[in-house]
Amino acid sequence: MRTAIITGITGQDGSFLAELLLEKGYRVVGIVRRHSTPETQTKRIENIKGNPNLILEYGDLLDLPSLLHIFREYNPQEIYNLAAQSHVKVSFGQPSFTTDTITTGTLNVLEAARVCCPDARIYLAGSSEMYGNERDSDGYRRETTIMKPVSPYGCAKVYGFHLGRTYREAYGMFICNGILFNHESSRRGLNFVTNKIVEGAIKISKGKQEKLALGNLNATRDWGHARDYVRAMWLMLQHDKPDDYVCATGESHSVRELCHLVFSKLGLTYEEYVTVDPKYYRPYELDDLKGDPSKAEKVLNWYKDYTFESMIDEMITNMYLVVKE
Ligand code: NAP
Ligand code: F7E
Repeated sequence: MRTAIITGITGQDGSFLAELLLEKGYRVVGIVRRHSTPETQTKRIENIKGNPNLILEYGDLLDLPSLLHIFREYNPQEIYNLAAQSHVKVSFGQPSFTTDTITTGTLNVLEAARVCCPDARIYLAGSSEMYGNERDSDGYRRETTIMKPVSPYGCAKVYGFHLGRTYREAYGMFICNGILFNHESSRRGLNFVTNKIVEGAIKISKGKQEKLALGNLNATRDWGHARDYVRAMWLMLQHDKPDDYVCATGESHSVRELCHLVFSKLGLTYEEYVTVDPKYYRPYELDDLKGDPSKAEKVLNWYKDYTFESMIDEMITNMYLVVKE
């Protein structure tokens, strides 16, 4: 039985990845940081908590001894480092914590692996935020595009990316950087724009809320489904050579288009309900995002099951059940 360690198992991606690996017959060790409310912390993994092949261990990316103990005890074949302060706007307000979890956190994971399980295959969670507003002349970002981030989060992810590349070359470790564009699901935090719009529109349709305040409606993003993207993470670690891959849909939509789609599916006109509040603006915005996933498609045979619309349909259906009448 193969063993995989997931940091960030309680997050959106960690929960989907844990499901995928358990289905594939792995023993999954999830690292969970200490919360004062453990009863709500594992909500996203409630459906798999009884699985005998799932083990949860307390640990923190900023606590190197905790990682050393866990890596030594479980001697994993694969490590997926998904833990991070992952909210871009929050990274402007909490730049130190964001930077620490992503830079020192990644360093601690790589060092613990180098000491305890140097042959483990490692996935590092890079992001399209690393590019900032740089893009190729055709408007796409790909593995070769210059990185010039525009947020503390993006800057920290660039460090993690280069550290992964450096450890791969310096120590011959099997380390892959995923450069993932935005990916969403019903498990997305409610303070990210997709689920915020879905929740707001449904509450408005049920008479529970009057208006929905958002920030920049003109920004565009390349939005895919998290279930498809965690499959890409796994595929990267099954390939015979470690490398870096963009995961994206190749399509981009504005926040405004997203509002139109969600509200119209509920029989509403978004212009009547959506207001703009500058408090949701970022000090520095990444204006538009579109990725070219050709390398992952060609080398990893990665494919997507969801379209933008089928993802939004699923998010609306699931949220509709959660928001009480
Ligand atoms: P998420 O839902 O915010 O989950 C983040 C996870 O990290 C949570 O489990 C959180 O634990 C954990 N964590 C935070 N600080 C930690 C620490 N110091 N020690 C241990 N665990 C810690 O993020 P996600 O959407 O699943 O994203 C997963 C990874 O992919 C992140 O690294 C993110 O930056 C990156 N990424 C995401 C996207 C996207 O669109 N989703 C795109 C590109 C890259 P708690 O539950 O206790 O808070
Ligand atoms: O913002 C605009 C906002 O917070 C998307 C993370 O997973 O993907 C994610 O980062 C866009 C931005 O995601 C609101 O200004 C408008 O242009 O949903 P978001 P993000 O910042 O793109 C990347 C790839 C990651 O790696 C990150 O971890 O929507 N926007 N109004 C708003 N955004 C939010 N959150 N809230 C608003 O009210």
